[in-house]
Amino acid sequence: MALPWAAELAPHPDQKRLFELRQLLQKAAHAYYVLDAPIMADETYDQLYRELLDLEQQYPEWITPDSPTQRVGGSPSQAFPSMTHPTPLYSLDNAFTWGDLQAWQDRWQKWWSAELPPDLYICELKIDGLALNLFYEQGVLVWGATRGDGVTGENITANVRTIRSIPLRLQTDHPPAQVEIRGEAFLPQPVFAQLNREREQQGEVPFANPRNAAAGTLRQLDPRLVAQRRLDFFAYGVGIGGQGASQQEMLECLARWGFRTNPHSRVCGDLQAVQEYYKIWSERRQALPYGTDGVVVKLNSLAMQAALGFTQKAPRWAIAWKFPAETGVATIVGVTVQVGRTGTLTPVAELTPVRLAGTRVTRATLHHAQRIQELDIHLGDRVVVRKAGDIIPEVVQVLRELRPPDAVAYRLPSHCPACGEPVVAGGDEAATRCVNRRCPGIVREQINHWASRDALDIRGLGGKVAQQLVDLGWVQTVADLYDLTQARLQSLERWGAKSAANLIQAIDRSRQQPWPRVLYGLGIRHVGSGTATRLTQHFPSVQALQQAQVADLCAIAGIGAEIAQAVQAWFADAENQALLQRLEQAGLSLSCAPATPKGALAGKMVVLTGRLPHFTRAQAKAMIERAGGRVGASVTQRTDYVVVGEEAGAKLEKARALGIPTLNEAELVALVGEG
Ligand code: 3BA
Repeated sequence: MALPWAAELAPHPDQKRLFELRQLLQKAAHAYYVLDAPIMADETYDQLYRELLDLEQQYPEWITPDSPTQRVGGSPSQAFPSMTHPTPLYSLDNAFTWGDLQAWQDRWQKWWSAELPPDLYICELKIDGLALNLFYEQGVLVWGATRGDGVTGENITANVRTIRSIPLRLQTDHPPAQVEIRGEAFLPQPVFAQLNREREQQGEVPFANPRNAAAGTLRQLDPRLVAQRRLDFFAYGVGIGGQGASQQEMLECLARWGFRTNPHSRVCGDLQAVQEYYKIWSERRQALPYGTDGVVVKLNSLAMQAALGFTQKAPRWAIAWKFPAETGVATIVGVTVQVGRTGTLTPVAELTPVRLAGTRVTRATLHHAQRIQELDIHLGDRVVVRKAGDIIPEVVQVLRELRPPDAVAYRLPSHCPACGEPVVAGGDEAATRCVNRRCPGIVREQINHWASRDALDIRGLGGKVAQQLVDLGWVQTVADLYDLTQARLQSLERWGAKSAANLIQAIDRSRQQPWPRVLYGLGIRHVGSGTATRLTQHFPSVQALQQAQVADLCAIAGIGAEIAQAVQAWFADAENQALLQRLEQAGLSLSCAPATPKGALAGKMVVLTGRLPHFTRAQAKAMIERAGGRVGASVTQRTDYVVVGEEAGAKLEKARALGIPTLNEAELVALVGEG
């Protein structure tokens, strides 16, 4: 198709005006939203904006996705499709003390023996928001996604486009062909405070922190609502398509491209300077118009960053030094004990109300029996309550000198509050557990989890309904849900024909949910939805997963021994196997199409042995995985290649004995095409 403006050599005057308007408005918006330095009166802006709208209505074929009129174009979406990031977004390790920070410096210095540059570190304020990944192609915003678990996130492009400080087009004549911009979306403090006031007035639970508020806002299905919330965005990183030699230069480049970057980042020559920065901002942060929860310390040189690389989860060259959490004092008026879906008993202190980090807190976790003993909790005690970032409020200290004389020491009950069976304490963890599989408290939580949004997503099967079904004895495992009928539900008090039909329909629809969601819904310990997805990519059917040994599971990136053991133990259990059989009979899918990895090592199992001359183990592993391969721990019949470094030992001998082809580092690099 010929472009509309290719038809004539001299552009139509309306078209010229259209381009002009678009550029003017873009410039004005950047000055207003990013630079905080308006160059145009609001009325002028509105007038030009209307002129552009009129022209675009006349010539819809000239509307481009980067036009200022296209920020709130999207219609409400049904849900947000998940998507894999071109390059993963790692997480950050945390430091809480000066000692943690020194230990971090000692750690990374083991990986770096060369000279240290004078601009060693760069400190950035850690914005309390939601990390986003923005993808620009030829300089135009194509999509935006949440970080998610770092590998896959949710595509929230329509909502991202409503954030005024995110340019729809990069301000450069030479944009990279493709570039990923990382940064933090956040709600300005006044907007956050106002939003929580409104929620409290409407009897809704206020957001615990600005991060949750930003996440809640970006999850709105209607972009028009998101646009009203005035989200903002600070850019601080680049995935593919990065430029510059240091973090500082990268930030400068991001600002040139039209992003808002936080003005308070500082280069620091040594850890002492970092500490000064931290101390200053521990105080000054109160006055900022956005929430911060720490300082991110990064090695400034991108060459050093590349040399240090990443651990399983986080870069070695960066750390988040968290600000101390806000604390308050309250009185314990009682303790309730909650039964979790894995049977763990959690004691929760009921408190006189206290304000913490902008919300009213009336309950705080006491964690477990051991903590209760250590703190020597008495009913009626005055206690210090803390709320750190995401974390639910917790009791951290008892003010002994304020204890009333008649206060009684608190002990966890010896019997489960939900089923009355004796509880089991001790074991390998601090947890006290109810081990009764039929415990109505446990079953109720399992149903809640099964029905939750990231699992089977069964609307209308929340806490009260789950409780009722369990109390009636109708549902003892999640499989029983699929035997419910409208007639039976309708026979219950408070259930009408409509509500009964709706729930049955929602349960019915859940039979169509894919296997990764089912696996997550089973509620295996340590298996979150990201882990469930990863497991099903490598073991696409329940049978394959059942046969997997701990070592096979550990070979998957991001799955360690603890998860692997939990998975293996769960599938080895006879009652769980019976449950799976019933779910299959109920029509749920317990398998999915196997992932077909692309790349030179697609589907191949590779084992590393010895020290490689130019790569760390983690780098080599990442390289192999990028090429579609997997890295195994030991050489077996199923190993396809053994990569041999210096001082290789028994694994090399085993490879020779089994006749498995070997590669040296150069051959590996050539094979995966990353020369
Ligand atoms: N810098 C958050 N991660 C950050 C690039 C690394 C990083 C952050 C940061 C990993 C902030 C983890 C999620 C992520 C992009 C991974 C910051 C902030 N740097 N200034 C070192 O202000 N909250 N978060 N985001 N990649």
